Amino acid sequence: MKNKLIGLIAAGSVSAVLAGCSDNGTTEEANVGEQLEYTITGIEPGAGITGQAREMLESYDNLEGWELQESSTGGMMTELDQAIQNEEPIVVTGWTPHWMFERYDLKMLEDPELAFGEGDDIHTIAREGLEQDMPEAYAILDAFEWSVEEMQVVIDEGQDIEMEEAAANWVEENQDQVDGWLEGVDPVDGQPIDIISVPWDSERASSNVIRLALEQHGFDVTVTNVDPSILFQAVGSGEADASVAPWLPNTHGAFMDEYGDSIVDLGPNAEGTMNALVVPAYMEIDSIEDLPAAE
Ligand code: PBE
Repeated sequence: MKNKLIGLIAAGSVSAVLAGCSDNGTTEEANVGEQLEYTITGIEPGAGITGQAREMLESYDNLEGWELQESSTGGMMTELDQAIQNEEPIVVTGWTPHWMFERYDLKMLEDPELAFGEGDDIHTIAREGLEQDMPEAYAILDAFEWSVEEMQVVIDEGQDIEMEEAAANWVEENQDQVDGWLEGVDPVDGQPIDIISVPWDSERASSNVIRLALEQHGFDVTVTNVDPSILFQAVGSGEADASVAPWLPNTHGAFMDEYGDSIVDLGPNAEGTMNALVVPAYMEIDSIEDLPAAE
């Protein structure tokens, strides 16, 4: 995955070098700002990436006067799609794993101030006491591990069929791997467990996969999707048993700082996610610093 990202960034640099031959580059850049109305198209206000993007506006001098338009992931994807249809400029808050990179030719802007950090891993967290109260569930959650490439398979299939079905297909095709998570753990008989998650496709994929694994071992699983801040509150207070959704240390770092004292971190279940400002590959900028300051 990291190589793929470097590839995306490198591909972007080549087009910028070629474009850099024109002597009116500065005017073009300023025009891009005007065309964008100095607006970055974002997602839900409660998302971790939205908090990072708000802080990014503060940490880059050239972004003074720029705005983050908060909306929804669906709304952002519609705007991205329309801009690409019309070959117009657009800057969105994007991330991997997601299907946007499979469907469109995009690049991540370089982020010298590390507003989005240097990538995250997706962690499994549990409420305090879960290990003692529900040792079987804890053992399975602790063993749960796959790759972002595997997650991507479920995300992509989940665009054409229900995510529940896409996850079930993955489990069926990878039963050996699932058996590895269940190995050495005694099955239970209908023990209820509350898994809490967030509503993005990546976590709808992973939460369905862990739900199916737990169900195979006799658990009665409830999955609830909430905003990240609610997720951390729920696990911190013991209202929810566990989550496989947190992106750490960056995306959800602020929530972990707030509630982490009463949360058990079981470590990564998937490694190598990345958040960034994302633009169509035809745009002639490569770095957040290339965005022109508002006049
Ligand atoms: N995301 C996808 C989420 C976590 C998973 C990056 C949009 C967020 O920003 O909270």
